[in-house]
Amino acid sequence: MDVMWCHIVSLLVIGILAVDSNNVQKSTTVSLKSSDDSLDWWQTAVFYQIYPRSFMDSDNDGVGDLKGIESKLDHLKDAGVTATWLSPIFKSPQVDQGYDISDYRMVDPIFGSNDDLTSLIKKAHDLGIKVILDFVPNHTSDKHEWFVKSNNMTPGYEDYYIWHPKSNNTSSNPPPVPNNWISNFKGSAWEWSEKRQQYYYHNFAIQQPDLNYSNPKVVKEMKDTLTYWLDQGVDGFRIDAVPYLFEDPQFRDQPLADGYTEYDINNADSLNQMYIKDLPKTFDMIYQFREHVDEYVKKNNKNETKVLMTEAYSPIEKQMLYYGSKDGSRKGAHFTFNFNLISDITNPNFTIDELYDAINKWLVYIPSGYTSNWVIGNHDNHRAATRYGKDNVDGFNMLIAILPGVMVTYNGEEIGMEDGEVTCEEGFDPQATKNCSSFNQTSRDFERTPYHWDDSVNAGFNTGHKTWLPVSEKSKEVNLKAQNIEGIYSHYNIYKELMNLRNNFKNSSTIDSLAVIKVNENVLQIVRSRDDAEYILLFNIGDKDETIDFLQAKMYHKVVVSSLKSSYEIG
Ligand SMILES: *[C@@H]1O[C@H](CO)[C@@H](O)[C@H](O)[C@H]1NC(C)=O
Ligand SMILES: *[C@@H]1O[C@H](CO)[C@@H](O)[C@H](O)[C@H]1NC(C)=O
Ligand SMILES: *[C@@H]1O[C@H](CO)[C@@H](O)[C@H](O)[C@H]1NC(C)=O
Ligand SMILES: *[C@@H]1O[C@H](CO)[C@@H](O)[C@H](O)[C@H]1NC(C)=O
Ligand SMILES: *[C@@H]1O[C@H](CO)[C@@H](O)[C@H](O)[C@H]1NC(C)=O
Ligand SMILES: *[C@@H]1O[C@H](CO)[C@@H](O)[C@H](O)[C@H]1NC(C)=O
Ligand SMILES: *[C@@H]1O[C@H](CO)[C@@H](O)[C@H](O)[C@H]1NC(C)=O
Ligand SMILES: *[C@@H]1O[C@H](CO)[C@@H](O)[C@H](O)[C@H]1NC(C)=O
Ligand SMILES: CC(=O)N[C@H]1CO[C@H](CO)[C@@H](O)[C@@H]1O
Ligand SMILES: [Ca+2]
Ligand SMILES: [Ca+2]
Repeated sequence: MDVMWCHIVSLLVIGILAVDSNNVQKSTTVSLKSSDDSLDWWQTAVFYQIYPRSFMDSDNDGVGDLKGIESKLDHLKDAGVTATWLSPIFKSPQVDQGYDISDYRMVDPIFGSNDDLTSLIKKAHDLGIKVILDFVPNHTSDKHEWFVKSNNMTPGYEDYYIWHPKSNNTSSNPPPVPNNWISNFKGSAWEWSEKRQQYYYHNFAIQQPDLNYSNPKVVKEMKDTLTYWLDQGVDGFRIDAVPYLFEDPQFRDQPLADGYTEYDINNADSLNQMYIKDLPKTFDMIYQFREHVDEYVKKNNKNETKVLMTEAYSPIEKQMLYYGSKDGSRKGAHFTFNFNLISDITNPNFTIDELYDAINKWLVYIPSGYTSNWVIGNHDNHRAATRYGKDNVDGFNMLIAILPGVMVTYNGEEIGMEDGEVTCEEGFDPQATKNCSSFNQTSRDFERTPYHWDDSVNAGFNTGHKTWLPVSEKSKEVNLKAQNIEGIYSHYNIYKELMNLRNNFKNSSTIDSLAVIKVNENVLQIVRSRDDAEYILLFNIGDKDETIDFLQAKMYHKVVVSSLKSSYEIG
């Protein structure tokens, strides 16, 4: 039993009371494979997601940039994280904050230059921090030269995008849209091109035309893009919106989704997305990307694995196929983001069953030999402190630190930042600013406001007069400087302690096991144990004190472990 852990746990557990075994409703154990010594760097890593626009602004233009990030790498080191992934920094008209890329190989001037990125990578590597870039394969910007050429029918580029054959029915101009597909950002997924006299498909914004993955030239361009950045020394890629790479070549109408009685052009979820999402060829494409990256490592005698992590909000059975093919013959992403703690726990009133199930779902489905991962926030979802409640910040950080596998932290979660305050007029999220009356419900700007470094003007994000999104008023209270004082139980100090624990645990080389136990309706117990160390988390999700006999809880765990039949090997 580690002493530090004990300290931290004491924040959550107060007093002593025997646990009656009847109170323990349900539990799962998982036996983890052999020693961490054989685990690769990424399998025990903490990936810290930086949202570059909002991390640190070095030149006071109001938008964060690469020099800003480089100047703050010491914070990552201090926090104890071992890898970072940057949301898109490539040349872009910024219609969808960089997810509309007009040149995959060039850093957008708003973030700096390619040289700035090289410098950042070098400094990060010197500090022992890996750098992962965001790869956005589904679509480009409509300002990308490929799209401009395709729109002009420039020979060789005609088939780079999803164009719908021109209708022979000339009685309406433009002709009716090809089918009922709805954009993820609302409205028809089809946009008419006056120039080409055809519709093109866009699953996201109109300015984000989908690439045609049935065209080998497109596939080659995208693999070459990966090679280009691998040559610059990046350690891997986070791949955006992967379920949407392929669409039905027959462009069939999609039926209504379960539970919907009406077609709603403003809600993509009102359709069963069977013809645009998770198509079999999409999985094959991810396996191809993996093969490409592995081959690169082999061919160039690189010593270290280049990692692929995929973003897919898909049903769990589909999610697992992004890890690799069912028969195990082909590998996919090193891991695909596990969003269950986001999707299944949506407000601070969550129950112990919801939490227990959200954790177990992944452990039960993940095939043998793959590495788990745990995500509690990103730039598309309200901040963890807002969703789970301020009082649960430390509990969730502890939870994902103690669970086996990769931990993902969205910048600001280490200090328990809540959502910022943004009005529709101040907002940028293209899916939300279109309709101000639903902005509060749909905007992703709240979780994208600048990082809180200290309590100065603009929270230390810059020293200028403006910031692209307003700095939250909460930065006066919640900021890194206020929390980074030795001896206090701040979110940040607890987070650092967790990183220490992880790093120490990593060195241990004995058999490792995990138990997830519902102690009562407010307390979840997690136990990671091995021959030489045991870590116990007692997470009180309720709003009143709970009293648990620590020693009994520990003993009880031993009974559970030996009595449970099902166990899953999870590498
Ligand atoms: C339009 O007419 C041409 C020539 O008759 C035919 O080949 C093509 O398939 C038709 N296109 C559509 C969309 O019906
Ligand atoms: C052509 O399109 C119009 C408008 O959608 C429709 O009313 C008409 O029936 C179509 N004509 C043919 C021949 O398909
Ligand atoms: C995609 O490209 C392939 C190969 O060039 C072509 O046959 C196909 O028609 C294109 N698909 C679309 C929807 O444009
Ligand atoms: C490869 O990496 C391992 C572990 O980091 C190290 O021990 C070994 O010396 C490296 N080999 C080469 C050829 O760089
Ligand atoms: C959570 O529960 C409290 C007290 O029962 C209630 O006031 C609040 O509206 C609930 N919040 C949500 C998001 O359901
Ligand atoms: C959105 O939220 C803000 C802050 O809570 C509030 O002042 C505003 O009235 C809300 N707007 C709408 C349209 O509901
Ligand atoms: C805007 O949002 C409101 C509230 O959700 C909704 O009632 C309205 O239909 C929306 N308007 C448009 C044009 O989408
Ligand atoms: C664990 O390994 C790291 C890196 O190899 C080292 O810095 C640290 O001191 C080790 N911790 C323990 C407890 O051995
Ligand atoms: C979490 C994440 O990166 N989401 C992105 C998914 O893809 C769309 C379109 O590229 C973006 O708008 C999201 O931000
Ligand atoms: Ca700047
Ligand atoms: Ca697509």
